[in-house]
Amino acid sequence: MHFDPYFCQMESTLDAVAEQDMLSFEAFRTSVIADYRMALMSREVSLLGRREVLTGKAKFGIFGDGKEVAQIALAKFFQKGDFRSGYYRDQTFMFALDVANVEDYFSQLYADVNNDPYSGGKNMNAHFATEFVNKKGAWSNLVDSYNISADIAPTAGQMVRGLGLAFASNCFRSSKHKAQFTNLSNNGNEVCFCTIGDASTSEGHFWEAVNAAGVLQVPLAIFVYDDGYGISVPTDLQTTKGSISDALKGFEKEKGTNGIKIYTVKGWDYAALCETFEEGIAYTRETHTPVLFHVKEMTQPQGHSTSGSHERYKTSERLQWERDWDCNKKMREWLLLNELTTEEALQAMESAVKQEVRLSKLAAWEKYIAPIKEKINQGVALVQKGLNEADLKIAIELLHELVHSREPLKRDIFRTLNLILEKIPHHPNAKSIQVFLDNYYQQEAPFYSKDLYNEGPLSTLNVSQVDPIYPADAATLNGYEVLNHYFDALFDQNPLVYAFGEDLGNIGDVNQGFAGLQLKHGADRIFDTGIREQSIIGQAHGMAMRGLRPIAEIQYLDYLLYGIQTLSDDIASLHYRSNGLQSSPVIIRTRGHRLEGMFHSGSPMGVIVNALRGMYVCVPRNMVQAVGMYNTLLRGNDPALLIECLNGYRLKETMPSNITEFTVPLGKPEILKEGNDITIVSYGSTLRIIEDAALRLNEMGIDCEIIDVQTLLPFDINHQIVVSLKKTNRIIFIDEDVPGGSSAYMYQQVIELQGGYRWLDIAARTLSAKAHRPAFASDGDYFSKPNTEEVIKVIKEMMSE
Ligand SMILES: Cc1ncc(C[n+]2csc(CCOP(=O)(O)OP(=O)(O)O)c2C)c(N)n1
Ligand SMILES: [Mg+2]
Repeated sequence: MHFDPYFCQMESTLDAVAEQDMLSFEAFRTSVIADYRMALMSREVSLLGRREVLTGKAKFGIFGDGKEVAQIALAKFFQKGDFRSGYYRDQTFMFALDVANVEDYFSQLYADVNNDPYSGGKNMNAHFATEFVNKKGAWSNLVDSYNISADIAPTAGQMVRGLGLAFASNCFRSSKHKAQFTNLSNNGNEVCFCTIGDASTSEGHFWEAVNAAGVLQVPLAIFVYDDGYGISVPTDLQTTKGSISDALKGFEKEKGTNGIKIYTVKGWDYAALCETFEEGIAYTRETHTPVLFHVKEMTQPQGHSTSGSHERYKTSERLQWERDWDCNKKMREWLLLNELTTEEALQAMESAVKQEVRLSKLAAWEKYIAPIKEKINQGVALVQKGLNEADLKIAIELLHELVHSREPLKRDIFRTLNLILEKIPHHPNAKSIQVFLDNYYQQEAPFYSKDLYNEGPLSTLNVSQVDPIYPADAATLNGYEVLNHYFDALFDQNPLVYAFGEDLGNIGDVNQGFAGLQLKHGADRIFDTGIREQSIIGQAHGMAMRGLRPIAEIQYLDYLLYGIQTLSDDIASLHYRSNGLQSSPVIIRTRGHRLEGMFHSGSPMGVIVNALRGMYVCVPRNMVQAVGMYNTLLRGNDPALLIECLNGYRLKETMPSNITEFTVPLGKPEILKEGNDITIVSYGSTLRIIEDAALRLNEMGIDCEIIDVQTLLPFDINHQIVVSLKKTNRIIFIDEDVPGGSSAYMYQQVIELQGGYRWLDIAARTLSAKAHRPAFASDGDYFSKPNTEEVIKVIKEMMSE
């Protein structure tokens, strides 16, 4: 419906109605009343939802009460093809789009693995998602659907993803190949709606994203829901001048400048909300530039969440103000003032809505609880079968709580039945009970663990190995030149690939991998960014979610830490938390391990492998291996980090002829040197030190086998390393991380997971860098990181044990 501002002034008396066509008035009236009904419905969901938590049917709840009217208004201007990157208050927005319904909402609240359509019972309530990729991993038709990127709980995390979702519209708009991707974009006309709470604007993510949106001029519509608090902390302790729109004044777009258009509007003023959003969204849709709506005077009728009570920190005056200015109450008053409905009609509607929500909630509960109760019945029958009177008495006592619980959990079944087996060890049916429990566990466990990575045909692990071809006249090039030729060919071949980062565009990155390529392939595909690692990563993430294949560069591995929150919380968890509905095949390219000094030589691989489960982590020893890994990653749907060796760009390598075709499979170590005495496991630039040490050890009669793991995630999928250990019976894990970092991770994988302990003649060891950051200059490096002499010394010690 086009919102007719004629009828929208809160103070309007509708005198002009007489001049209007009564049919259009009727349509308007019907639509407004439907909106109020939606607001009521959503409020009822919040009220009942909270009750479900407080009565023990759900674990935790966070709701969208106090924000209903604004969301109904903004949903009017969200079109098919648009994207949302929002947060946990958006239930009304989702109901208004019909992306969510009440029954599904409660299924998620109950963590119902079978019926929560957004996350399969994995994510907290009010964390929505729609399908971006189908079960085979192919991108769905995004232009004809409302696209809801899967929510995360970390405040403001959605901002940098939203930046990328919006930026992808720019990419499609300027793409010469857009005609091939009509399922992904309609000429780049899509807007990304990004919602955020007032307090969360204090996060760095917000400022990075707002600044980048202002520079990049992307179709991003930001809605700041200002309810005056971030849990208990009021706005004046959060935001300069106590107002985000005031604080943002310098970002405001003016004639002839870039920047952001900024609106303020009150969250209870239905008419003004519709009018403001209509104007602002039309502006962003037409100009493809960002807009921010500061939605003030919102409330939280039930406080922040089920975890606390707002009476503890809000004054009675504030609480009274919130009651008086409740958006639903104000909309109701407005309907009556404008004689759009009657008190009786409203009362009837209110009780109908209550009943409707209650029934949907009950339906969701029934769907959730019935299979659990069925399992309880089966378990009880098995337990009672064949027991003598004394044991039956014990069993009935132990079963009592489970059988009488109104909200039994699966874990209660496991606990109770296992207790019974412990207390009645001679149970005649013990075997069947155990089988029943094992089967039940096997049936349920996958719901909680599946989809960490793509599991279908586009799993990157399915990419088969294609060996590099080296013609007789193959050129020998510097490492950076290998990359440069590769990226050139890649950009010719794959129109979905983009590359960007600090100093990547104009000069072609600090090591010249992209030198000259911006000129050749265009600044729309290969470009510089500001120094903003978090939002570089978020930008790439949003692009990848829309089907593009971004290679985002973080200049040095040390600075990956700036983006680790987005990598870990958002990218690595996306496929898992959306239950396979969404994928982000982003490639984060960086270079590291060894350069110079404290903040250019770090190798925090333990942090990385532990924080990024859900991504793949590639650690190529040279640039040809790196190219093979890029090729592999670009054929799958999983996100990955690839770390090039900083000291490898000027080493000579032979150039394969099938540069865009050959692949290096993930999780497949390579034996660089065969040997019989000891297995050395490592990766990346450390291998060069090890190879040097091995030569010298060879002179001393010690024959080392050197294994390059190639990827840390996944790690040696086929357990090749233990095969080497069976031969040598001695093993050492070497890297440049801190003690107990990634070397300990490799140790655990081989010694525990692969059962390597069985083949050891002496204790397995790790050799790493020191606990401190690497000190400056070459001697700083020598004394901080593993060096050749140290490797020789440790291995000699191990050989003499
Ligand atoms: C990074 C991070 N820090 C802290 C929290 C805990 N937390 C959840 S919501 C919230 C307050 C957010 O307030 P605001 O942005 O105003 O949104 P509102 O809930 O008021 O709508 C906090 C501190 C979190 N989820 N993420
Ligand atoms: Mg708030």
